[in-house]
Amino acid sequence: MSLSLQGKTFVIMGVANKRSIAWGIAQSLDKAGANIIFTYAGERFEKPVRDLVATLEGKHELVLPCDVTNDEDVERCFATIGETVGKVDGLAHCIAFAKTEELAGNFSDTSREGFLLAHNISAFSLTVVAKAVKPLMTEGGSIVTLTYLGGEKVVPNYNIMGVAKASLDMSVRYLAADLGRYNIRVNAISAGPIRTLSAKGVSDFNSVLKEIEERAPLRRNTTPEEVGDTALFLFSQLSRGITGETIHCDSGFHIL
Ligand code: NDP
Ligand code: N5H
Repeated sequence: MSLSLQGKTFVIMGVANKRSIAWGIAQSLDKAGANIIFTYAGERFEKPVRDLVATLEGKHELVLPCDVTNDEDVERCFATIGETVGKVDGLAHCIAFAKTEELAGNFSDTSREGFLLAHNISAFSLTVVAKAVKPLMTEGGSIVTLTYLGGEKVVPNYNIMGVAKASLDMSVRYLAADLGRYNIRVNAISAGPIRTLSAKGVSDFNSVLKEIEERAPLRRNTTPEEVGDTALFLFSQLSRGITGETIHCDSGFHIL
């Protein structure tokens, strides 16, 4: 089950390890024959990301640092991409962060600093990278980000991340309206809960997964591979008429 993206180049931001949703996307794009450029934030992730990339079928040589809170980093990263490959066809933004202490307890206790940090990394960064990649999308392009139901409905403990995802979701629509004239599409995938490094430390994650298994229309949890294939669709010409959209890849849980 694969589409061909041979000859196309994609930037994937946010692989931390083999459980990352970004890695699910990387595997789908790799199978489709795409050329992939990877970016990571923390230095400590460089080696693990390089080791993982070496396991893919294709030879993907560019693995670059890019902390989305640092304008110089973003500029340097996309300048290197421009100089090396020239044209980019798609970008996967798989980045979010909030302080652990704000992902439990009372929402009304959210700090100003925690609010701004979550919004800076999890929402504003999409606009930052869209602006940086736009000049490289000379033949149009597709930008995909990852969101979660907690930005549409109140989900226990998601707290400040829910508000940041609502901002991200609206950023998708404004960016889609802005960049459509350049044939650049901007969409989000709302993924069901997946046990990744980010989800580590979330108390009760097992019961969240169990509820999906029991109640979601498809009666099973979402896998990174399913999200990867949804991204593959959004990166392919099959989705050429779709922009400003949020596709739920969550076993149908959002309809309940
Ligand atoms: P991971 O922990 O694997 O990925 C999170 C990524 O965010 C890491 O690669 C991390 O980079 C990156 N990141 C954090 N801060 C920065 C920064 N300043 N600059 C650049 N990158 C940064 O978790 P997931 O795969 O779960 O998360 C990916 C996306 O999916 C997030 O947007 C998340 O909200 C979303 N999502 C996740 C769901 C789930 O259940 N897991 C459900 C729905 C949506 P580094 O490791 O290099 O620090
Ligand atoms: C309702 C829930 C469960 C409670 C909330 C979880 C929110 C998770 C999202 C954020 C992005 C997690 C986060 O920032 C963790 C950090 O505080 C600590 N972790 C790290 O620093 C690691 C090392 C790095 C790699 O992580 C990041 N992010 O950089 C939501 C769940 C059911 C679904 C879910 C887990 C959604 C989501 O958005 O990820």
